[in-house]
Amino acid sequence: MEKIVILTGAGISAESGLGTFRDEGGLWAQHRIEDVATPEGFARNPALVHGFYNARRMQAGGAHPNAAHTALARLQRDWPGEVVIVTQNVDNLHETGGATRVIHMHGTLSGALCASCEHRWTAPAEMSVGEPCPACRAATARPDIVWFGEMPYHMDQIYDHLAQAGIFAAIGTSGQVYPAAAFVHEAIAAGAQTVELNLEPSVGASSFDQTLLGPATQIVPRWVD
Ligand code: BJW
Repeated sequence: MEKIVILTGAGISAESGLGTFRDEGGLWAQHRIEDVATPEGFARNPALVHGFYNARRMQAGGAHPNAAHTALARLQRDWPGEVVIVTQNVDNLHETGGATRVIHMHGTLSGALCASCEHRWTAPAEMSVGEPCPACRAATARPDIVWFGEMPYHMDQIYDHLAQAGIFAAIGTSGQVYPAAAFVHEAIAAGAQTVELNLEPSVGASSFDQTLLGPATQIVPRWVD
């Protein structure tokens, strides 16, 4: 049976109350990307960046998976082949919605990372400037999040899955951030059927065989069933 590879973005969590990045009133409306989502921004003002991620961690902690997350979990359970979810999201709503195979390419809000020794641990609810790494004691703890200019996680594994994809679906992502925006081309090269599910056509919509438009909580369960 065909392998299904699903790429998700902020749009799938929007109806769980988590803001998207680039929609009107989205996260970047209140912050400049270079201030809160780059290693240079963190070096300049770690308190601002910790504050941004502490607020997001608290918001995500109170969010519940929606019908789109649970539909994908159902697909993973019922599809006779493999279903791999690659998410750009740093929330854990796929997992709390019942999904089992989820690759977090941009990290997670629940993780802390030592910028010195790369040790990883569970982030406290509030991270603060100068917090020591439990392994090397350096005061270089940061959120375990992939910022602009950094290499997204698990790329070899993701490209291997894309090379074997029979079906590729992109859900709730604007297609503006690479390398995720180019996954559709990897899937096409592998001979996969491609479908985009989004509120509005993304910048890469013309690359897909099919586009299904609407809120994720409506179109994803319909696509799965
Ligand atoms: C709904 C909905 C509803 C709303 N239902 N839908 C060319 C090639 C390669 C790289 C580059 C390149 N050009 C530039 C780069 C570098 C850069 C980049 O892409 N810049 C662009 C701005 C041009 N990329 C990087 O630096 C990345 N690293 C890298 O490239 O390393 C080198 C490399 C090269 C080649 C191969 C491998 C590696 C790192 C990117 C890190 C991104 N980090 C962020 C922030 C951290 C996480 C966090 O704080 O949460 O990740 S940026 C932000 O954007 C976040 C997201 O994961 C990411 C994607 O956003 P997403 O999910 O698409 O959200 P939105 O808001 O943009 O879109 C939401 C969509 O949902 C919209 O379409 C809505 O319509 C829709 N929607 N409500 C359904 N109810």
